[in-house]
Amino acid sequence: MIRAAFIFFVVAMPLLIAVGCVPVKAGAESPNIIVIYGDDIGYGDFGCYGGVGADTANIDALAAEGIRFTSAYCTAATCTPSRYSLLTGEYAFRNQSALILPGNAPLIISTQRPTVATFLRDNGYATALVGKWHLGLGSAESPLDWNGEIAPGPKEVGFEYSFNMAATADRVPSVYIENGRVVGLDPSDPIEVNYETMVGDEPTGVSHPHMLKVQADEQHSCTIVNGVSRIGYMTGGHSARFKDEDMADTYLNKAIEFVAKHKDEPFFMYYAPNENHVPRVIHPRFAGSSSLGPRGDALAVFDWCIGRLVDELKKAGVYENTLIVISSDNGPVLFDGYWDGAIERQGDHKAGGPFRGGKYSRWEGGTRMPLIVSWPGKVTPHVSDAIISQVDMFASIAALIEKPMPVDAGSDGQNVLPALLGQSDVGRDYVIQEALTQIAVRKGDWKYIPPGSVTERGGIGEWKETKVDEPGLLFHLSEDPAEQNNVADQYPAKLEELRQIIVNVAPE
Ligand code: NG6
Ligand code: CA
Repeated sequence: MIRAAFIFFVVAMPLLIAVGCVPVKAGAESPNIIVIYGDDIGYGDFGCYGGVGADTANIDALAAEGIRFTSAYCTAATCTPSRYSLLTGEYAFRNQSALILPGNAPLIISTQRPTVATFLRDNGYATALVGKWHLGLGSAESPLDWNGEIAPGPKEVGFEYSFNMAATADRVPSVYIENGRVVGLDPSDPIEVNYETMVGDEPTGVSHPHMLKVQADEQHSCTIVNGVSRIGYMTGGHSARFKDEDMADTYLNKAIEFVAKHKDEPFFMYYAPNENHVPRVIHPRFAGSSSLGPRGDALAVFDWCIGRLVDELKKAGVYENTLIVISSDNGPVLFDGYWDGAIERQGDHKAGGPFRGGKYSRWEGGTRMPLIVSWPGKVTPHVSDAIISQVDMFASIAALIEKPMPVDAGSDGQNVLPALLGQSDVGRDYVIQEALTQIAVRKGDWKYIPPGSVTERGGIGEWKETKVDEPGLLFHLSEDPAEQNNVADQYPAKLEELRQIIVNVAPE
């Protein structure tokens, strides 16, 4: 008997724990953790950051009771690399595949790599992804069959439950995937996806423009799904295709179900709504609710979903013990391929706040993000100017639950937990910013953009390219947040100091 117990506790139990069969109790502080990750939402989009025109009362309320950060950064000015860093704790420029991915790209996170999701899962948390993925699906070795098991994917990098789209709403396949299977798929109508050549004979934005709900540029003019032409071609899967108008509600309902199901154990949910990414095709009950057109309506939808989720957390009795983090994956963009009136109707609203540029760019607007942390009763409400990067999320969460980071986890993140909880206004010393594989750095009040170019969206259907000559651009951000006055000539030593950070941390 004693011998049997010995064998179980000393031999079998550690083995079971190692292979993940026995739940490990979470650490001393094991609040639920919800990361709400907006898409293309800029620094100035929420009311609490100066936004006008769209109602974001629920987010503003969380900010008033929590901490609102003014110097928080995503790691890159586009989606895939920022999401990669958020989950892995590694800067995305270290992974050559972390570029804007097509909808049929293989998974770019190694299944051997610890992520914040595997880490929390292994420490007793129920884990879920609900919403946008855009980190690839399937393996690079064999082409993915959308009609079978879609793996590796979220599950293999730590999410025990997943309900997601493959990439973006403007990329095929336009279907939901739940736990690695396309939802509502009719096997007699199999899905095929191709990003190079047309598959099937379905209408495209080019062949059938009269079918479109919203006019699109050439890149977004492939297969029409739900009256919206997309990037890439797909055929089949008709019964599984999503309706953009219902997407926010669909994800919200899955998020609420997950909370209800796991309210009695610690849970981690990465909730990544589509808002404010294109196409902005709004449910009728929100269409016209802002003065900004569909882009503002989408912000109101995002805010409403957060309000509903908070209601459900309260109803489930777990709100007090839930750490909510709200941020976004890259800076704002008004026109991004669809003529939805975002430029024409922006009025006095400044999506990037006081900062220059937005999505795709190395200007501050590309990566300076709204960041709100709420944990009722635990955080001291205030506005913090601590410098924080989303790459720090993994290390900070590890500190929160008092468990060591796995040794082979991404090591670019720092533990900035005291700043995240509002106990300190000191975050990290410097932050690297990436935009379309080019790098910049902010340290203290200074920002350095090395030679090369800065890309951003221009007006409707246009791109703007700003050439950056030797020795690069230097700005003093507190005096010049809009990066208008290059002071590289006046402060060569400062420029060199920042340049050296890039040489050491992000060599070419
Ligand atoms: C770009 C798309 C853009 C958007 C973006 C990804 C152009 C011409 N097209 O290639 O519409 O889909 O990829 O956005 O820019 S992200 O937020 O997922 O990175
Ligand atoms: Ca994005």
